[in-house]
Amino acid sequence: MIGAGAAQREHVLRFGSPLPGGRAELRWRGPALMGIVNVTPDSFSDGGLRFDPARAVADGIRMHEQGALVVDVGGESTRPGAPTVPADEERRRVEPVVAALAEAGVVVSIDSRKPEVVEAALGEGARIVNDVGGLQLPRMRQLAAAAGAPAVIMHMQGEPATMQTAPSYADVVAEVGGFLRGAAARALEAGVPDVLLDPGIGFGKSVAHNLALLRRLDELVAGDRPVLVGASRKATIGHLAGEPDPARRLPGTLALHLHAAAAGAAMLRVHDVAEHAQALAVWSALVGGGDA
Ligand code: HH2
Repeated sequence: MIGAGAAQREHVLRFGSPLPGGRAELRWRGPALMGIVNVTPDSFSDGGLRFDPARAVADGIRMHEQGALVVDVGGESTRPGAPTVPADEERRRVEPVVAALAEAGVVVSIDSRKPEVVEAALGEGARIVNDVGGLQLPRMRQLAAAAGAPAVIMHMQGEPATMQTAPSYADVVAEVGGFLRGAAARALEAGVPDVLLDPGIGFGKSVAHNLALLRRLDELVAGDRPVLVGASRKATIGHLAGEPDPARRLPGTLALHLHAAAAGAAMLRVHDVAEHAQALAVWSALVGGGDA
């Protein structure tokens, strides 16, 4: 049956210390959801909505209740052209939100490129490091290793401020895959307990580059580490569907993410958790082969 293997495939993410409940791993079948909580005034699709910490916490808990396995908290927009945020300001944004979500029993990932911010968030109870910088800084690897936190390793060509100016690859699939495998090996060698690999949709990539990575996602999935895909509301969807407003890109996002699910992605990073949970429930029932 089409996609059956992907819907039933078991994924494991190992931690260096126990999670609430006592086990030092997360284990799930088919694609899990990572809910996005941007505590920012300027994120590309929900800018300002969750800049208020109380709102960010309430929405993170709601995403958890709607079925997000992980809630990803970030305090700096990395949209193309975004300015960098000073570390102390980024800390001020994320710390109270991470602390409250962790206290509520949510598995929190910290979405940051800055060691100071990651260190503070781990101190407040974040359990996963999500570094769009690909864990290239030795300090990032040390922090994740010391905290027993698995890491999302993402590929980005260049820096957010300029990455969409002229992205260029000889073979985008080979280059991104090679980078991720090398970065994963370095992280595991440094003592990071586990890694998820993320091709970084929209991070220094043209629409054609993103399409190539998604069409050949099975090649990345064929490796031995779980793969995360985050295309939620991104410009590629706007381009393919002719929709300039990110808030109106949910249908295209679902189509793209179901494609990634069928290719074997282990986790999808999404703004709309309930809608993805519904789409995945129907998709898994169709391809999974069990009774409804
Ligand atoms: N995309 C964004 C931010 N963090 N992390 C991972 N691992 N993968 C991604 O694709 C990814 C990410 C950008 O999306 P968003 O957080 O919605 O917007 P902004 O950066 O403007 O806050």
